[in-house]
Amino acid sequence: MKEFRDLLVERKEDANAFICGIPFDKNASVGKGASEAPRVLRELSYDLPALDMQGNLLTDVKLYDCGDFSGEDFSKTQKDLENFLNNDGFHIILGGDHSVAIPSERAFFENCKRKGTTPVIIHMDAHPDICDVYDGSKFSHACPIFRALEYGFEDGNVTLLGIRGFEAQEIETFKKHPQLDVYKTIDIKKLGVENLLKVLIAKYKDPKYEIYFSYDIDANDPAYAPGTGTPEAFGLTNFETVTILTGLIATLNVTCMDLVEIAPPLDVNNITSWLGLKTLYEVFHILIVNKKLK
Ligand SMILES: [Mn+2]
Repeated sequence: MKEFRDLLVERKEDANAFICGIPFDKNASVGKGASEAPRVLRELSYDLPALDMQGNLLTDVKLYDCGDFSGEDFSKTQKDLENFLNNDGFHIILGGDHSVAIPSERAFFENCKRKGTTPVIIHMDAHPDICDVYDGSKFSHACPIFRALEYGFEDGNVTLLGIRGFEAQEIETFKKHPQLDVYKTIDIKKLGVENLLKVLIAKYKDPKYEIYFSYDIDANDPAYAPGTGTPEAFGLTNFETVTILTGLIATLNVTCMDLVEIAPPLDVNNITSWLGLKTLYEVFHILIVNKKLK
């Protein structure tokens, strides 16, 4: 048997979905271990049949694994990811700590610029990750959204979902960027996921918007996702996160997602890695039924 079993194709030309890993966690602030996630998710996939939670076969997904890219030099990582994003299909990037979104989102921005689409980030995370500098670094996992705005993403085209843990400097940054679209976890609990989806779909339904979905597993409550470096109480449920992610992919022009901050050494019986992997399989189903794959 092999990773991703019946979904994996040997030749890039045959693929309609592409996956890569960035096994890098040197920019994590508290708990480390996210560098092991790409390996562990691939290994667990040996044991996962190609079916979603409703029993739908997923073999219309033709997945090509582009392997791992180094996170040691972000300008090199960005170049690698620009090539990765040039593959024609849906793109999945496995982190790594959330700092890997810095080169990924920059590569995505360049890719959109070439195509003439308007780049959007939807960032689902317990934390806004909008520190300018954290722990003396501009490349901390607490910084990717600040770096994205600096790089050229427009405030109004960045949506943060599931936020509930802040640094004081981030509150100040929010005041300077009133156009940022922020839904705290408590906002989502009050609004309900279906209503949240309606609002986001109305905002981004024009196909000129090309969306990068950045999924930090700590958006989920630590009860569901304990294996992460910065667990944050009062989070979203598994059904809420998967409904948000798949609901947006079903209806919007989402061409790339990352899955970051799964830290296998901090996990319990691989609960968090399994959540990530099972979520990817739900994404596969939604790509198939909405004819998002060539
Ligand atoms: Mn994050």
